[in-house]
Amino acid sequence: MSALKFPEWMALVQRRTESALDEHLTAAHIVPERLHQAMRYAVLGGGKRVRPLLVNAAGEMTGAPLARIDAAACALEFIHVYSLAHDDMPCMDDDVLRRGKPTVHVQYDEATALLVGDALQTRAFEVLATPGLFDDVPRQLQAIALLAQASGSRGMAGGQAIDLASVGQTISLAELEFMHIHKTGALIRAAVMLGALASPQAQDAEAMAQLDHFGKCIGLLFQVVDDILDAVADTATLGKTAGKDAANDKPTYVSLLGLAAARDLARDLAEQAHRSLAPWGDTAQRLRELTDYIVSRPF
Ligand code: GRG
Repeated sequence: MSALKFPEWMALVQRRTESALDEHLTAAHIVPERLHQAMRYAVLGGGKRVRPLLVNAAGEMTGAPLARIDAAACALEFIHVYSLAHDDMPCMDDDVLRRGKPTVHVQYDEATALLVGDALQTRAFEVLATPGLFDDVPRQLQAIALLAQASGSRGMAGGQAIDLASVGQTISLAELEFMHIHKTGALIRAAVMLGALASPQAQDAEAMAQLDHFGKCIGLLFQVVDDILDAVADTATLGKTAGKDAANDKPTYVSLLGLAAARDLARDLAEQAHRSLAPWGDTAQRLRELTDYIVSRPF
């Protein structure tokens, strides 16, 4: 692990990720201009880059080369931004602001927002499939398959479908958990595993299983914290007890459990995540720091 303190490491990775994302969306890819400008608008200059940070932490932990870490980080962020652009559209959440600026369909138009998402999704796989990126081609295919599964109907897109179907419905805690393990959790889990898969070294199977469990815990933790932040922000500004999703008649951890129990759940998940890192010893320090960051993260 580098000697940098966590905030410095985070800022460094965020800067490196920003320039890698920029390079993957530059002049060679600029025709048709409006679509590519819209892709750059959606991707660059915003976001916490949580998924790239996780790829970096797991990649550094397992000795992955930087070029592969950057490619996997960009692929994850492209998929994430595609999901945000689509999620914000009128046919889904109908949001007008994202990362402090107008959403893609507001700044451009709906058709462009749809195409931005489509094109970012394929760009993600193009980057990860770059010839020569991995020496071990079967491992590269494994990484591509992992990202595809995490993004598709058995991952994020499936979770989103369940989310849309749950509007106005009463669902159980187990159903809410299933939805979020897929909708938000799948990409976060994939970020951790892709970081480790980027390493040329064979990893202990049990340690990898524990790492996967870590990814599952922090994926869920991320959503529980999101629901808490949403509810608290809304209570502060509107004097209400539930956030935007609940106001949209979508079930949340806070609407199902109440704020105090949602906070307990977040603490339990963070503890479970920390325990899962035991086989990785001191090398997992950045993942521990990222877990704590997710608990106390800004919006
Ligand atoms: C449209 C297929 C499809 C999927 C959409 C993840 C998702 C599925 C939609 C996002 C809706 C949302 C706001 C969920 C809450 C958790 C979440 C993913 C928040 C946004 O992620 P951050 O906080 O965002 O990492 P930044 O902007 O920091 O990258």
